[in-house]
Formats: sequence, C-alpha cells, structure tokens
Amino acid sequence: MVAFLIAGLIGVYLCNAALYPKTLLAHDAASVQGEKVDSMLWITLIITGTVFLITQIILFWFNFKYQESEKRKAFYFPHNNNLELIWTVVPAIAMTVLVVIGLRNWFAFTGDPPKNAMQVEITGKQFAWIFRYAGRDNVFGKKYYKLIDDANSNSLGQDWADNTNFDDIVVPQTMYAIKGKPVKLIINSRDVIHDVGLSEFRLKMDAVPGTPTTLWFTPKYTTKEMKELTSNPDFQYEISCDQMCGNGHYSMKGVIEVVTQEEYDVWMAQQKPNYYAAFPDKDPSGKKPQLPAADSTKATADSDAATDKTKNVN
Ligand SMILES: [Cu+2]
Repeated sequence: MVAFLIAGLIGVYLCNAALYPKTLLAHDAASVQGEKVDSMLWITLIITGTVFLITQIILFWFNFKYQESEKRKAFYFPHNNNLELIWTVVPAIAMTVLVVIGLRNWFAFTGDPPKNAMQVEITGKQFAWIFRYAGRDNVFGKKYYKLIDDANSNSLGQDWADNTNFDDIVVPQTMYAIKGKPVKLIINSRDVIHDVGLSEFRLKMDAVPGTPTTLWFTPKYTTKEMKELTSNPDFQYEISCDQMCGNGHYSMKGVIEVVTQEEYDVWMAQQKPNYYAAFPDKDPSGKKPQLPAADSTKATADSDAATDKTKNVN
C-alpha cells in the first residue's frame, strides 16, 4: 500500500511535468473573460487537488498502519453525527461558492456586451462556418431558412426583400476581430447542433438551429502576438466544432484572425456586400465580385434570374 502510494504520487508528478506544457494552461487565456475561466479552473483544481492528496494519503497510510494484527482488536465505531455534519456541510459550502462564481461569469459572458462591442453573426453548417457582418447600417438583414440557396450566393437565406440585407457582408471560414474590442457572437446553425469552441479564449457555446445563442469576449492579443507568445509561427485562433455533428465533424474548423483596428479597417474596406454576389448586375463597381470559395460556382447569375429571385422573395 505504501509503495503504491509513493509510486502513484511520483507518477502524477512526472505526468504533470511531461504533459503540462502541452495543455492550454501553459500560457494564459487570450481573452479578458478567459482569465476568469482560468481562475475558476485553478480554484477548482486547488480545492479538489488538496482534498485528493489528503484523502489518498490517509487512505493508503491507514490501510498500511491498521492492517490486520493478532495484537489488536477493531474499535466499534458505527456513527457520529458531528462527523456526518462536517463532511456534508463543508463540501456543500465549497460547491455553492464554486457554482455562484460560475453563474456570475456565465451571466456576464452571455449577457449584454459593452456598448462599443462589435457584432458578428456566426452560422454553423455541416461542415463549415459562415460569418456575417451587419455592414454600414449596423443592422443584420432578415433571414429565412427556406431562402437558403448555396447555388445563388445565399448561404444564410438572406431575405432580399429586406433592404437592411443589402450591405451585409458574408465571409466563409475566417472572421476578423479587433484586439481590445469586445466582440459579440450571435450563433446560429443551418442544420444540426454544432458548437463554437474557442479554446484559446476559454469559451464555447452551442449553435442550435432555430435558437440563436450569444457569447461575447474581448481578445487580448492579435494573432501575430500569439505566434510570438506561443513560439508557434503557424498559430491560429481556431474555432473547433465541439459537438459531434456528423461524419465531417473533425474537419469543421473556422479561424478568428485578431488584428489591430487599422488592419481591420483595411480588411473591411475590401469586403463586398453579399447582395452583389447574389445580384452582380447591382454591383456599382461593375467588377466581377470576389466570392467566397464555396459559392464561387455561381458568380454569373444573369439579371433575369436576379429579377425572378426578387419576385420569389416578395
Ligand atoms: Cu459541427
């Protein structure tokens, strides 16, 4: 028993030394909110770790010390109210404190973001992510799932009868966020339940068809800074789908590019409203629109088709 105890504790120490650098805890959270998640995790680990060590040491030591012996007779000790009270009340208080801290953070992350927050709509589908920015008017146009039409540059089902849709920008796979600026994600799904998993930011939220969910956070480091912090030149902020959503689940990866305000402005200025992808003849620049790769098959809907579509919508 004593040998098991010592070998076990040494094993725990060695595993921790070998594997800790590979865990996310080896570098700090990349969002302000993530720091609170980390602190909750550490508090939980310290409380449960301390209890684990004390109880395991006592368990193994007592097994050894009080092993069967001819010279000793067992002491009959069936019940003690004080002991029962202590080991019920102390864990109950500890659990309550942990749950209350967790709930407060949950309501903060899923509640209203600060006024200066930007908003990005993120929609999961089998097996990719689609992002939408509200454009100049700051209003997301109406969507309707029956209008989803990948062949005609309408991967989100934007309702073209609603003119707040005309400036909405739709981008596949990679979204842009700004260092130090809160970003609120409005999370949707086109088909099954997905999950926006943001391990570097220490947050995640399910994407549920028909029920938008939200989450907001403030990125602390740009992608470039994270490459240096993690000493990994290929570092990306990854959105991993954290719900088993079908046979392509493993490949459902999105990217968040965190940049400075200036870099963001440059990027945003290059984006074209999705309306022009769906109706190229309405594009004032007259150039062939740059389309998301997934939709590029259809850049050339002629104007008749475009007019028909508007009628259908109406
Ligand atoms: Cu998924």
